[in-house]
Amino acid sequence: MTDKTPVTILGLGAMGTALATALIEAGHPTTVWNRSPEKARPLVERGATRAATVADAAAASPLVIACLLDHEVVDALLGPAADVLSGRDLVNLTNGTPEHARTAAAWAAGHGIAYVDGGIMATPPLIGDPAAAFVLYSGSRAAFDRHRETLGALGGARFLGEEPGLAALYDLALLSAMYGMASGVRHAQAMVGDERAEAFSAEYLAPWLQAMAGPIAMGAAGDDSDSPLGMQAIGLANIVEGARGEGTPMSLLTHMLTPMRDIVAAGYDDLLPPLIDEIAQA
Ligand code: FVH
Repeated sequence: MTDKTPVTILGLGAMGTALATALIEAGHPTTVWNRSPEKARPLVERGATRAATVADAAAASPLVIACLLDHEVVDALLGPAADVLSGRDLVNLTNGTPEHARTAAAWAAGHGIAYVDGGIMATPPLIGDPAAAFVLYSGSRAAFDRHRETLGALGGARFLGEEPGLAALYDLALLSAMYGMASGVRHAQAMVGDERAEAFSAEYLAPWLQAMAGPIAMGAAGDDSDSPLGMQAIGLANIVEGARGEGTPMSLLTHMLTPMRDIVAAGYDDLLPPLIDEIAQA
């Protein structure tokens, strides 16, 4: 017997599996459900219980955590289980927009479900390490408070407020910064060339980006006296000229286009081309 809250995880992709693993390791009776049931096997071997249906999974725990591909999937799976979810706490850690979160919160309220939306700021291997992973939450404060300790097993738990869309807003804003940085990193590595890229990244690029986190923490608006904009404009022009001179592809400088092209290359081209055209013409 344990006094740890039973938890259900819906969705055993890379992230759902990491969440379930962290909860099992923290001693929570853990029920799992996934569309492809074979993904539950390693978790069952570690002590989880596999439910055959979403409704069975929801019925097993007072706290139900959804971590699925997108909100269409969440809606399709949870809609038919609304009666079972009624009276339980639902934490939705599926990536989405603030409007998705507000819509889900309104739906949940209509069915007597306490709803918390969330944004996971970590990759799966970091889950369970509060020093490396944090998860943003917004929505029902009562539900968050009931499960603060349990959610802490996943990573640092940060409650942003009762406006359900806040966690999604902060999540997307942070991801936007990450994609911008990742594109800049790719450009930097291309500038120094393949032969130098590995040592350059370890010895200079990573420490440099870590050092730059300090000024970022001081906020975007306001004082630029340490780094005047006029000086920065010349620096930016030098980056362009320097990259051109070294033969670095100019396309890598369009930092926001780069991850979008990756997404197109990954086969999601039906979602992005109009957006790419729009930015390219700007
Ligand atoms: N992995 C990461 O690095 C990021 C970190 C930040 C947070 N994200 C978000 O977490 C959500 C889940 O991501 P994931 O990494 O687990 O994604 P996948 O490995 O692709 O797993 C997707 C799960 O969704 C299930 N699923 C997909 N379509 C359906 C459907 N039509 N009906 C039922 N389930 C469906 C899928 O099931 P299966 O393919 O295994 O049968 C997986 O359980 C996501 O919002 C990230 O943005 C992760």
